[in-house]
Amino acid sequence: MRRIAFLATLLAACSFSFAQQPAPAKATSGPSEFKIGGAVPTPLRVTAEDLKKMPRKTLRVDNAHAKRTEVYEGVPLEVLLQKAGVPQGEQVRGPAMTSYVLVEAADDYHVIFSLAELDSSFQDSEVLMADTMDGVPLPTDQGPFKLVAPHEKRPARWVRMVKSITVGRVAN
Ligand SMILES: Nc1nc2c(c(=O)[nH]1)N[C@H]1C(S)=C(S)[C@@H](COP(=O)(O)O)O[C@H]1N2
Ligand SMILES: [Mo]
Repeated sequence: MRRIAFLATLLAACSFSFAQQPAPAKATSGPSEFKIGGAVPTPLRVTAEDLKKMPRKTLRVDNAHAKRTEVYEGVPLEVLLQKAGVPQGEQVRGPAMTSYVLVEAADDYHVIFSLAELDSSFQDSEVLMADTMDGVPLPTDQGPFKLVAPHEKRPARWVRMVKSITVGRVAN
């Protein structure tokens, strides 16, 4: 009997703490601008309008999940990093070889890339910050900004509803 009373108390305490801290609702749309920050000489805030004025690229990609071909348009991530003053090309050497690029979404999903794998002097990753799909703005549950990594076999580093890009370096 005492054990049951104890369990009841425990249950009440648990539901009390849940009541105190309701889980925040998951975001279902992204912010109207994203940040580029961290270890960058020139932190930026980028709006949809800014993206329209930058060098743009169109990609036709196979979405393995959706099992269809999609056409994305936007600005290469490499171009955005360049604008923020991140080392590129020959500058990606020595300590910069442990630099990483963290991409976070409004729903707190996050992924990382190494700086080197995004640099076209290493490989053509063609990672794109897209703002349109199939010629129209991204649907709200994907945009306004979606990162697309077209050469990957799984779309796990395609980030919907991007809110920030943070450059960091693993201590060495
Ligand atoms: N913002 C955000 N982007 C995300 C995810 C997520 O949970 N949130 N899941 C990733 C994973 S694991 C996959 S497989 C694909 C799935 O994309 P889809 O749901 O648009 O088909 O989105 C990726 N991008
Ligand atoms: Mo996934």
